[in-house]
Amino acid sequence: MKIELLKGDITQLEVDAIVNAANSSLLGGGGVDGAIHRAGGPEILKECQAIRDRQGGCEAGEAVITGGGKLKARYVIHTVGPVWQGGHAQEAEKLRLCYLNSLKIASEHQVKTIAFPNISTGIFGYPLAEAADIAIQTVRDAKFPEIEKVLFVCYNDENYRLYQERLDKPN
Ligand code: AR6
Repeated sequence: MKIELLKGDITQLEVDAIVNAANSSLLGGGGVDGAIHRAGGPEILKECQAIRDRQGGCEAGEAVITGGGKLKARYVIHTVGPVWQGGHAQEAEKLRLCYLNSLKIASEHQVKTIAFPNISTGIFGYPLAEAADIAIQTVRDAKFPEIEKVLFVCYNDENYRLYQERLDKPN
């Protein structure tokens, strides 16, 4: 999978799927979650509600998929990052699973291009450098031949710099 880095607003991208940093209720919130629901319109929330009715929400590390509503992206993959609790509550493994399960559900839906925000690094308080290490390593190690391109979309300068440093280095 080819990896690219972008700075900006994930809701504006023309990719097959964008990933949402949701919460376990799947009913929306602030940060990138709020931005995606605002830009994508009520259809996405309706689909999230149907998933909730079926399976009762989503745990940290899991991912579910909906349509993209009014977005240019065909799909939104909603994953729930871990809340940072100091590092001893399996946060790293849960964050790794967010990336992996998002890629898995994407490949099951013939997604060729997928964009990730910096999951858990806003309201959920994950340390930025550690989160960048996990995101990049997980994507570099993953093998989904159907997926052609993974974009990391950073919203702030600090995350962009951290990703740039890491992606400039080979594995
Ligand atoms: N495009 C790309 N990245 C963005 C955008 C955007 N439009 N807006 C914010 N970010 P956060 P979390 C970045 O807080 O930490 C919600 O209430 C932001 O700078 O959105 O996983 C959910 O419902 C940060 O780097 O998600 C949950 O309750 C990154 O996205 C909770 O927040 C993630 O920040 C999830 O917290």
